[in-house]
Formats: sequence, C-alpha cells, structure tokens
Amino acid sequence: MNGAIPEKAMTHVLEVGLEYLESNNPNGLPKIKGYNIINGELTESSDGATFESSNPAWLEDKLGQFPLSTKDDVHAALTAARTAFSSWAATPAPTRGQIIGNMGRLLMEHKDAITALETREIGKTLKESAGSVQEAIDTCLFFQSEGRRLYGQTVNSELPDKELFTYRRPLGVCGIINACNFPAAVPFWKMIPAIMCGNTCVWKSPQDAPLLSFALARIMHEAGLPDGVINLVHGKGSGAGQHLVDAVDEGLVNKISFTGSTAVGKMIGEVCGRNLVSASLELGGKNPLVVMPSANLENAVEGAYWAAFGTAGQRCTSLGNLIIHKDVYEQFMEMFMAKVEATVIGDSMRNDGVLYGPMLSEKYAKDFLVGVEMCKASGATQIYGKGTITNDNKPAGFQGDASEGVYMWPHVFVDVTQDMECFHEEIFGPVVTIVKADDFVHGLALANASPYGLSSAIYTNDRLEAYRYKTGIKAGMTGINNSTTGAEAHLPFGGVKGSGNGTRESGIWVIEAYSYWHAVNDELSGKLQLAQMDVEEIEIEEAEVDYSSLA
Ligand code: UN1
Repeated sequence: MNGAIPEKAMTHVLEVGLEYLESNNPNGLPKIKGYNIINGELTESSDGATFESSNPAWLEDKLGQFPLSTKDDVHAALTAARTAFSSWAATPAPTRGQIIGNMGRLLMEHKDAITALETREIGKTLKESAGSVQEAIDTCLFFQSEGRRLYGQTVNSELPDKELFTYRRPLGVCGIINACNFPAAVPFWKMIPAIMCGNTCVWKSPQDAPLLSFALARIMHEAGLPDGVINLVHGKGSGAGQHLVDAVDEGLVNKISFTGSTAVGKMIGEVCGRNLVSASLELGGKNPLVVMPSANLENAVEGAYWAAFGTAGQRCTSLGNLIIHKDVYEQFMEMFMAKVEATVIGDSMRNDGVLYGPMLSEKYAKDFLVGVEMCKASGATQIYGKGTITNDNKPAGFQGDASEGVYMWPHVFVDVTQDMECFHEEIFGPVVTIVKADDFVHGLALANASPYGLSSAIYTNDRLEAYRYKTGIKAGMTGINNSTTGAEAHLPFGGVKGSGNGTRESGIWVIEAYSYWHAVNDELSGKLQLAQMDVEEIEIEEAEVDYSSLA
C-alpha cells in the first residue's frame, strides 16, 4: 500500500464530513448525499438507485438523496451485524452502557441542530421535535446505568453443594423498523436497550426521515459504537423493510422490533411466529378519552384538544374517540370548538405559536384524506374541517403560504356510534370522532369497544370513577385527568388487543424484549445429584395436639 490510505478506510463514517449536493432549495438549506452505514462504512445501494427526502412544510426543500437499498444491501447489513455480534456481546455491559451514555451526551450537545432537522424533515413543531429528541436522550441516560445492572439472580438449589444462577443473554441480530413520526425517540427506544443487552442491529430508517436517521446513526458511531453493531439501511415502500422481514424466513434475523400499522405488524408477527423469532410490535390505536360531569371541564378540553390535534394527530397515542357524558356534552363542545376554530397551523420554523404543522409527508396526507372520507361514509356528522388547506380554503389560524406544503384542517365528527366504521378505525391525522355517553358504565363500555388498546384517558374528579376506569379499561396505558399522549421514557409503553403483541418498550420492562433468560446450575458436590429424586424429604410429624379442642 506504500502508506496510502486504503479506499475503504476513507469511506468510514467518521472519516468523511457531510457531502453537499447541488440544490435549488428555496430556504437556502443544504441538500445532503446520504448513505447506508454498513459495518461502519458509508455505502450506496448496490444498483445505485436513490430516493429523495422532502420537507413537508415546503415541498421544494429537498433534504437529501438516499440509497434505495436492495436485497443485497440488506443482506450485507445483516452479515455485518452477525459478524459484530460475538465481540459486542462479550463487551462488558457497563462498557456498552458507557457508549450509550456518550450517545446521550452527544445528542444533548447537538440537540438544537437535531431538533431543527427533525422539524425540517417531518414538519413537527420545533417544540415537539425537541421533545422527541429529549426522549432519545432520556433513553440513553436511563440505559447508560442499566448497563451497570442488567441483573441476573442467584437462586437456591434444592440439592446441597449446588448453585443456580440466571443470566440475561442477548438474542442476536435485531431488525429495527420504525415509523417517521417519532424519528429520534422510537428508534432509540428500540436500539438502545437492544445494544445495551449485547445485540446488534440492522436499522431500516423510515422513508420519510432518512436524513435524521443518518445523522443519528453517525452520532452513535461518534459515541464509540464499534463498526457493525448498528447498521443503517434506507429504503422506501415495500423495499428494504420487506427484505429485512423476509430475512427472518432465511434464518438471518433473531428479533424484529416494529412500530407502525396493525396490518403490517400482523404480517411481521406471522413471519416471526412461523420461525419462532421474537417480535416486538407497537401498532395502531383508537385511543378513547372519557369526560365525566365531575371533571374540571377547562382542563378536560385542553387535554382532549391537545391529544386530538397536537402533532397533527400523528401519534399512535393521539386521541381517537372522544366520549363525553351527556350532562356536560353541550358545555364541553362549546368550549372545545372555540379552541378548534382558533387553531394556529403552519411551519413552526417560520411562524410562532403554531399548534401543528404539515402532515409528516405527502403519503400521510393522502392516507388521512381517505380516513376523512371513511368518517363521512360512516354516517357521522362533520361539524368542522375542510380537508386539505389551500390558500383559497384555509382556517383563520393558518399561517404562511399553504401551497408550499401539505397541511390539513382540523376535523371534528359528532354523532358517532359504535356501529360505525369510524368508531373502530384509526385515522392518523387531525381528526376526532365524538361519541355521547349516557353514564359512566356506558362511557367505559364505549372506551373498551374499539379493536385497539394502546392509550386511554378519563377526566373525572370522582375517585371511585377514576379507579373503576383504571381497573376496567383494557389498554396498555391510561391517563387520569391527562391527555392520551405523553408517555415518559421510563414507563412501559405498549398496548393490548389490536395495538400490539404484548411486548413493551422503555424502562426496565423493555429488557425482556431484547434478552432471554439463561438458567445455569453449577454442581460442586463432585457427584451426580438428581433434581427432584435425590432431594432430602422431610416428613410431617404426627402431632399430639387436638386442635379441635381449642374452638
Ligand atoms: C408513537 O407515536 O409511536 O406517548 C410514540 C407519546 C410519545 C410517544 C409516541 N411519548 O405520545
């Protein structure tokens, strides 16, 4: 080599800066050449194909160009993850935790830039993007010290001179597929505990947030992550993500963790099930929020409004069915609609006081409009909302030039009943379906009647009602006098029924999803002792006492 730097080393993720492409971006922001990161190296797709990422608040603003990964690319990433596994699994857990802590510290250092990038790529308000980045930081800080625990147990044996132990062991190669609505928080919810437990990952970035994912993966490497432990592949539609799922059938994946739609989650669950591969599935929600007469109505209106329209309704925890007790229905609706009509919508990069921005991408906008049509076809009464916001069709609070991005009106449907499709179906976007309840029992029954069971909430100042709701609702998460959204990074996150397969993200509970229990026994007696059979038996002795004489 005569001292020349081998070409491969020059493409290492840490050895090249960002590459800027020619762009006509109206806001003067750069367009980046994005790469897959496989075994620490920046790679293009094997056939050279690419796709672009656009700012949904300003579609002409192109953030970058990314590899449209092929099956070969996904397989190269899986091979890298498989190769890196044994040495990563053998790295002491506190050291793995230290690297995770470094990730959190780097994220703190770059928080403003990452926040702005998230807003530019998916249109969430700056405040909300900062929240999502903070959730990723919180996850790193939590799991940094979990690396110093990752406890197993010492268990007493039933035989003498024998010791029993339990150890948490990593599963192997994890396929990570997340939606784009929490593009910093959710992949960290998955990959941070995965690598803390000693697993390696192939991360398929969401098609609408490839630049943010690329930046995060680079930060992870800067933090000291060894090559091949997290491998990033970009892709679109049923491309790279499907190749990753197909690889389960080929025996190349030991775990899939997926956040997205229930339909895709069921497909992944089937593939994993037939291969006995563990799957974590965080799926849709039609989250109910019940308002009872004893509630502080102002507080309830605020919580319901935020749950329905914050993030433009694009959280899996967003409010679906708003269930209002008939005695406070009129009063609640008057206050609620006053807020809805005053909603400020726009690009938070350029306007202050925005409640929500554009849809996450054009694809989400298209799907949302199908959901609105479904509400109409269900027979619900539409009292607010006129579809896509345009310069000729915009609510009073819209800021800016609507033709630049993909913005939606807030939508409100009333007279919704349990027999309607819109009562049961999740609609990802700014819409709420409103149901009237006769009493608490009816309200709880309505809250339990959807096929989902992710988040739920009740506003009441009656402690017994709150208790009965908490114990009677079938959901993974419940807010009492709070909105349906806003789970914290150290509580178990996940759902029941159509919302998932019972696995949890976050906190200590997620560790179950990325490790298996290994039971070890150490026979010190120098002989074969048979469990159950060679155990000393203690006879129950015949007692002289006549207990019946005591009564
Ligand atoms: C999601 O929409 O997939 O509880 C995650 C919340 C957020 C996370 C939502 N902390 O709403």
